[in-house]
Amino acid sequence: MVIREFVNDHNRKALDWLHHDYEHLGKQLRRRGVEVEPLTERAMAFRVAVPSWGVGTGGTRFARFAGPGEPRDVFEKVEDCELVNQMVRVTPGISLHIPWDEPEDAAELLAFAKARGLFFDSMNSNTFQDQEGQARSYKFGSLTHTDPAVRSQAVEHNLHCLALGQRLGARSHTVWIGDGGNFPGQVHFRRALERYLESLRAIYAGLPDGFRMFIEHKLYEPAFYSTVLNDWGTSYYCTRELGPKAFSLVDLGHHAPNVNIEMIVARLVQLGKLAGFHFNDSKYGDDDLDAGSIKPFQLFLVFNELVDAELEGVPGFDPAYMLDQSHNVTDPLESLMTSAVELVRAYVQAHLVDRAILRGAQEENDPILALQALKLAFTTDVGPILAMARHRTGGAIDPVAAYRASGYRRTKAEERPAVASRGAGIV
Ligand code: RM4
Ligand code: MN
Ligand code: MN
Repeated sequence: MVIREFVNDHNRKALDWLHHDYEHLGKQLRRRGVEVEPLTERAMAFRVAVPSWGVGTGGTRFARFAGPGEPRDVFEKVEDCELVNQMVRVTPGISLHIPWDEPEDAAELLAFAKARGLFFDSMNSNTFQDQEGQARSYKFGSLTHTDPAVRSQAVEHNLHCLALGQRLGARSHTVWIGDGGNFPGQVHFRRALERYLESLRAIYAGLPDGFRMFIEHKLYEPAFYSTVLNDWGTSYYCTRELGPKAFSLVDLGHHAPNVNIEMIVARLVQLGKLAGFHFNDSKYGDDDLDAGSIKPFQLFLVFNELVDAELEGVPGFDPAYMLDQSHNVTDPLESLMTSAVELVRAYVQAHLVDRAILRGAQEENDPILALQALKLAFTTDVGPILAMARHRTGGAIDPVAAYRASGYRRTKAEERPAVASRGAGIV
């Protein structure tokens, strides 16, 4: 409530200019035969979930440099998620990571989130780390381990996530494993994939009603030579084997450099198996940088495929949008706000593509015209639309500036004295 009033107040200074810019953009777009209001409505309706593990500083395998006022438990993480949503108004959903976010009392956590207008979106299991008191180690794998006892321990953990997710009102379960090999010969490729499927079938069988299962492929890391679920093709095969409630999740950082991710997206849409996204950006590998910070045109092209499917009404098209980032040198909340804004930007820009012209250019084999149709949309500054959408929904015209002026971080630094370490460290 206090933040809301503060944001309104902060917006007041920028309001005149916003109306001016918005009107001007509206005129420009009208000349192109586009109405601004429906775009603003789309921007207001856009949603992306924030990762609970993204509100604290991440870390690399070398070090973690904690910032002031970091959340110390899942309740404080939810508080930070609330702040992000108060600024950008498109992030009421939260992805949880278990056991990092294991609550003592699920009902209490659910009520805490609900009271803040938030909900739990996807559950994420963690069998890429050993947890305290765990009977068997995941050093050589989890769901695909050669020892059936390790595999069943990993399956049990996933079933626990499902039960917890059900109590928390979540809608999907995301499985990412670190299983793979560091050396040639270490892992028998075919047998490991068979074991993966066997474990996944056991988890799939435990899906609560209405739950979808997302499996997330990744080219490498932590295994550096081979990964069991290494690419979208293998992922697609597995989701087909598992059944209609299994889908392939695309994390933008989980591919080889220069791979055409937008085409992978189109393939999964066409095959009816796109789960959704872990949005982030990268220069080299799974860098987990802020969405749109390195390759904004690629992000736009991904959304171009998504909007194309949305407008065409592709049957079963219902992707879940989530952020998955690790913040090392920024205030994590500023990174999450900025990323959410960048996603809405790409989404609105993709809605600006003149699809009749694009299609005509494709039919006529006119690559210059086709590229122009995309570039015209991508180079349009839709900032006033995004700001107006935030303003109308009670968010901040300039989220980072409002957040800095609010003193939220300072207050939290006083309320939350630093703790020595926490689970969600080096990922
Ligand atoms: C992995 C993958 C998973 C995430 C972990 C922390 O690289 O992206 O989605 O849960 O990192
Ligand atoms: Mn991910
Ligand atoms: Mn990742």
